[in-house]
Amino acid sequence: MTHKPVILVTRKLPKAVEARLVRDYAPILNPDDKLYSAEELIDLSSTADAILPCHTEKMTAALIEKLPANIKAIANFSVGVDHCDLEAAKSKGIIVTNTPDVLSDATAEIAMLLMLGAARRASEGERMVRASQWHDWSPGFMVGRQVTGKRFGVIGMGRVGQVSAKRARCFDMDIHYYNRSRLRNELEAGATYHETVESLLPHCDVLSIHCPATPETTGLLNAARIALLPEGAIVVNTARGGVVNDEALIEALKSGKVWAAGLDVFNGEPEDIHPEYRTLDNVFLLPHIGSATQDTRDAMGYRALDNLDAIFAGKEPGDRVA
Ligand code: 8YV
Repeated sequence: MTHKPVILVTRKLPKAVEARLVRDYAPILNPDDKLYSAEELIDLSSTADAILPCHTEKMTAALIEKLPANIKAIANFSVGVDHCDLEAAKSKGIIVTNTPDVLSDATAEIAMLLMLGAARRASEGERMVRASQWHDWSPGFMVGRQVTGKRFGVIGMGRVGQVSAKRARCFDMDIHYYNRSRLRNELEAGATYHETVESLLPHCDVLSIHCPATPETTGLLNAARIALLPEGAIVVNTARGGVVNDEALIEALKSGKVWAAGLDVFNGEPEDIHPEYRTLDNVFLLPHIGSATQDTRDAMGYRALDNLDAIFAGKEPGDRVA
């Protein structure tokens, strides 16, 4: 019998994905879905050929340096790879992959939910009904912002940004975007390209963030850039908390410069998010569930396994990022 590669699977994955893992590999599963410490990850790697982590495992340079030489690959169960030090992996000769494409629809759905939830005060309304504090109706009651026909600005027109723009078009929104490079005509689909974030911002009635978290995008939405938004803009973030300067956004939410925000991702998530987000009425908050549908979580797992299949067949994996 040929030796099946041993895969350290750091979190509990969907049933169908674990079934394929058991069929094709010798996985070290995590049935209790325990969050491993760096030391535990290093220990558990001692017999593994590859690791299949999520963004919850911080694959720092320090951790990667301590991985045993038997680890050939890190096949992430995520599109974002900011939790994983690519340079450290490269210098150790470890192949790193991610799971693009398959979560674009699910994440764009959450971007629309956040946009509408923020614009129409969904969080405030929901809390009011639950707390039996809904006592009356009047023309001025719970008046929000209409997004139909307004401008939808995108920072980071990659796969998720493009699907979100497509969905926003269903609300007759006019699309503006900033991306490091301009998209081909057919992908741009009539959207207006801006060469800088600064030139994009004045056109964003809704600003939706879709760029990866990198050293260059850390704190990108700061006070100076928020000042360039139209008065009463709406900010949506489904990318990474690190792209936003929390103090600056909170200040703008308090002053009304930003009318409302819809956030699925946070600096310090899950437990250490900026405490003022919890107290503001004009924020619609979700716990990083952009990709949380059964279809998408299955597809992410299959995609990570497709990458491992290629690696252990001696081929180039489709989604290599290092
Ligand atoms: C996933 C995400 O839930 O894939 C990503 O980058 O942010 C999420 O939608 C998460 O990463 C799973 O590990």
